[in-house]
Amino acid sequence: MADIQNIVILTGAGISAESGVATFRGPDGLWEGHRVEDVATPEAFARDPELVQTFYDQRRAKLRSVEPNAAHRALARLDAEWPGELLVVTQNVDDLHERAGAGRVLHMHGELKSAWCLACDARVRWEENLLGGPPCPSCGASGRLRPDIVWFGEMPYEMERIERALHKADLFVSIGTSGAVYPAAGFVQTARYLGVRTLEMNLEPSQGSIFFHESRVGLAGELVPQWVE
Ligand code: BV8
Repeated sequence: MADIQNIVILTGAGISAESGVATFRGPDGLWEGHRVEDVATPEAFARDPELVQTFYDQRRAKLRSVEPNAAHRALARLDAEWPGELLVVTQNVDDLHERAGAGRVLHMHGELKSAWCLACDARVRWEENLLGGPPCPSCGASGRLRPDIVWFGEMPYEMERIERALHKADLFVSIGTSGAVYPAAGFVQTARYLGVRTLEMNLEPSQGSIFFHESRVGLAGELVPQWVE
């Protein structure tokens, strides 16, 4: 990686799979028993808030029983040691990158451990259930907190910051994502257009595999530590 200064790393559910966190488009296509469209949209939340709140409360609670895996730890080591710019842009809403020690992490689809108050628009750190949970710590309103998760049809967080990082990057690495969801799935095309070197590591070739200079197929828990070393 001699001529590499600045790195952007995109991660998806596949990097957390070996920690026991369900991916979205697994063999049964269901996500913890739900169709994504039935729970990850503002319409779903308006139609059945209890179903959606419970879905996210269950996933938040599950975080207590999973640990970062070797892939998270390898990225955290790289983040700590890399002298140039490095940004982990994750589609994941779990906290495993941070718990492995990574510092430069951007959650473009939000976080399970954050809540969004629809009364005062504050984002607050959140550990317990939202359904029937405490009032907003910022404004005191009850029953007005939603998951701070970017649903389908909602704008992902910090897109300008991501675009700037891609424009400065010498290397774009995609780990554990199917390349099914935009705008994240389009980052590799932006990178290619900008002349950035691109590498994919995934259990199977992603939908955007053809856009990568190099595509390594296998378990993130094995491929990422090998790459970082
Ligand atoms: C937006 C939060 C606009 C929920 C998520 C038609 C064409 C193109 C785009 C669209 C279209 N129609 C609609 C759209 C836009 C839409 C979209 O892309 N839809 C898709 C389905 C076609 N996108 C949006 O709506 C986005 N917003 O466009 O806004 C806008 C503009 C202006 C103003 C307002 C709005 C918002 C998208 C975000 C949706 N939220 N998540 C939650 O998490 O609860 S998406 C959801 O999918 C997750 O975030 C997840 O991270 C993401 C991507 O999934 P992956 O992470 O890739 O997971 P997946 O299971 O799919 O794949 C895992 C991979 O890992 C697999 O390939 C597997 O082989 C591999 N793997 C498994 N195990 C391992 C492994 N690899 C390595 N090692 C292993 N051990």
